[in-house]
Amino acid sequence: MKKRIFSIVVCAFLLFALAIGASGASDSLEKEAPGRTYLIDVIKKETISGTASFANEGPENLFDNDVTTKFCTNTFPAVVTWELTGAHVVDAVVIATANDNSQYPGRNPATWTLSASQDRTNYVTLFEGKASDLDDVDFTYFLFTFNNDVAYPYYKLEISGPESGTVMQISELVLCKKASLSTNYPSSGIAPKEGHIITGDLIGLETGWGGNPDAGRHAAFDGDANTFFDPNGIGDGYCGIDAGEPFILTEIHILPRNGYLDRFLGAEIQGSNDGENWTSLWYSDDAASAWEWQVITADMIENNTGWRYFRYFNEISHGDVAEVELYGYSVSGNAEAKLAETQTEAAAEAPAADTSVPAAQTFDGFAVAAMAALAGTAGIAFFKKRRNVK
Ligand SMILES: [Ca+2]
Ligand SMILES: [Ca+2]
Repeated sequence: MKKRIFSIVVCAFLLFALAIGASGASDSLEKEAPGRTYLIDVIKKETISGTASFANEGPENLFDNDVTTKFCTNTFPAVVTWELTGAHVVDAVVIATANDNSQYPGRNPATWTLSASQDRTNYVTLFEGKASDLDDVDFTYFLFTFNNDVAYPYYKLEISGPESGTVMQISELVLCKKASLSTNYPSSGIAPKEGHIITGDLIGLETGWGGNPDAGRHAAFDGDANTFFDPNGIGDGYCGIDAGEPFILTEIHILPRNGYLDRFLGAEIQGSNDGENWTSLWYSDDAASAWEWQVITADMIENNTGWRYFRYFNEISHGDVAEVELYGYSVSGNAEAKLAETQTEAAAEAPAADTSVPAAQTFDGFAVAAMAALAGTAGIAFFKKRRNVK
């Protein structure tokens, strides 16, 4: 039952498979694509093949994680193919310029295509690049992102020619693995009264305070009570989910960062349908009294009209948070049928409890009946306050 519902959600995401585009440029791979998993070590070196090149400047130089070596050729179209150990879902590629692009402007690709295949014969285009993607600068990384939910083992790069002149060169090509929610997520062990877990693509800061790669948005959605999202500052940075389509929330579970319970003051869940303009759905005007899961029920959620994007944000305190779980049902779905289904599901198979969270020390008396039903799941506090948000 649960797997089927997850499948429905996943299918909805596939409908949004449109290319996104390029971003800025950096002098290191880690700066240009922070928090991403680079598919470098999983390349089968012996499978790399490509168009003839200048001496010692073959296509294998694209995959050695070294900008001082380059693929440089005057034969076009230039084609490079390679295979990974196993199939991976790729949703970004980083390309780096070489040692002397500034000295010889025009050596960047005019147009380029990254494609992928299951059988090394039939290829699907993942991204189409153009001349203006790369600048005539040396040793510089450029990130390109796109939507893709399919795992492929075979990849191909095709370059039509240089932007100008007769020689084309790039030093690195790094595929990035799509970040997915942990299989441990959600981990509260608290069955919502209605709805099912909302999953999707993560949005917000990829790295946390001070550039910490362990404290980015993923840390609030990894099912681990001991990892936490840590924004840049008060009201500076958020973590959230693009659910792919609008959802009505039925319940929210939040676990504050251990040792920073005061920072739960100002904790806020906001919704958006464009990822830019946000509406407040729920807001905490209290610190947390203990390190325990905070359960926000549907009657405490305002403006619950259906939102595609959800984020955890804090403009009052520094917005650390260990875990965020959003439950609900999609606006487009058959709400009544889905609710009946999920109510049955929730009763039948509540997710496994996270035993690393200490037992609750205080309860505020809200929804005592619901508490009784949840006996055995440790560390839960129900929010009793309802407040008109800012
Ligand atoms: Ca290289
Ligand atoms: Ca976590």
